[in-house]
Amino acid sequence: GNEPAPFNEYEFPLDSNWELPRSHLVLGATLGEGAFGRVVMAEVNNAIVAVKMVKEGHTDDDIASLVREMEVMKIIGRHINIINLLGCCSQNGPLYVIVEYAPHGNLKDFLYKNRPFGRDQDRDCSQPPPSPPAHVITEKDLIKFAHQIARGMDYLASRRCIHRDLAARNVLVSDDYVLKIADFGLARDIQSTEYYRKNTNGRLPIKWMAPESLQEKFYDSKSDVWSYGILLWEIMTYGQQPYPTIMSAEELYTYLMSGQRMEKPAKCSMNIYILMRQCWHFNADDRPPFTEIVEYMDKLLQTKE
Ligand code: ACK
Repeated sequence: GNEPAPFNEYEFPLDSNWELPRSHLVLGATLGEGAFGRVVMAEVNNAIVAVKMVKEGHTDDDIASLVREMEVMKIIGRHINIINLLGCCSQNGPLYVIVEYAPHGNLKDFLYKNRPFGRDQDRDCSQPPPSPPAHVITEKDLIKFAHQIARGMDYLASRRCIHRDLAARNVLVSDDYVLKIADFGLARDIQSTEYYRKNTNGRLPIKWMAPESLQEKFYDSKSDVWSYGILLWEIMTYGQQPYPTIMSAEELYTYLMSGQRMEKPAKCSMNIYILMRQCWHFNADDRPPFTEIVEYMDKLLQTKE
């Protein structure tokens, strides 16, 4: 027809290793929205995928961080326990970053929905779930979850990737209980005050942060290990809120400085609690690297056969 060619806001270099024809992509329901981005379900060649894109009203920086995220994913390479890049549509239209789809959503909600009945020793769990859990999750399953996340993190650390926001909300649950770490390629503006505010679920991301990240905004693989310890706690409590009474970064820092740590969750074995406490050493050098965490979990699972 006579319609003008669609206006292209941005041009991206063509990467034929990853480019997919737009016509092969059928966009579906929105899975979620973040501050700058949107994740949409889609179908490509009979497979369900997730597509990351920017929202209306985005800034140039939003586009730049999506491009950066995609480039980081290309460089990091594939691992079973991370959300892998599948391709992109970067030409003649909006940028679509196509990644693996995880059908069971984030780990925090998955654990909470499927928590067992009658765990009234845990305050948040005193109310039974509205419907019986669809999946029965045993203690061994919980340890296997923690093991898979450690393997994914060990891989990311070996590729020199620091996640900076490792938490159950950023781990996705795929078929057959395969867990996948998401959002590891996100550029995070740690300086921004947004980081200290509650996220859309009312959770404070600071509760996953190591003391050196809280204090000096310093991040490395050992600060991810601290967050992994908090994630272990989330797993062993079926998705409870860490430090339920702490309300601010200052309060948390004072609590941690005085040597206090969260108690052992009721349904958590001493072996796992010991690992949590090692992840929460104030001194980052005293925390185990992910490689050691994987080995520790290997042994734990062997004795549980
Ligand atoms: O907990 P959810 O359902 O899982 O809500 C969030 C939302 O989008 C915002 O990130 C979901 N989401 C993100 N990436 C994926 C993916 N690759 N597969 C499935 N759901 C995803 C996430």
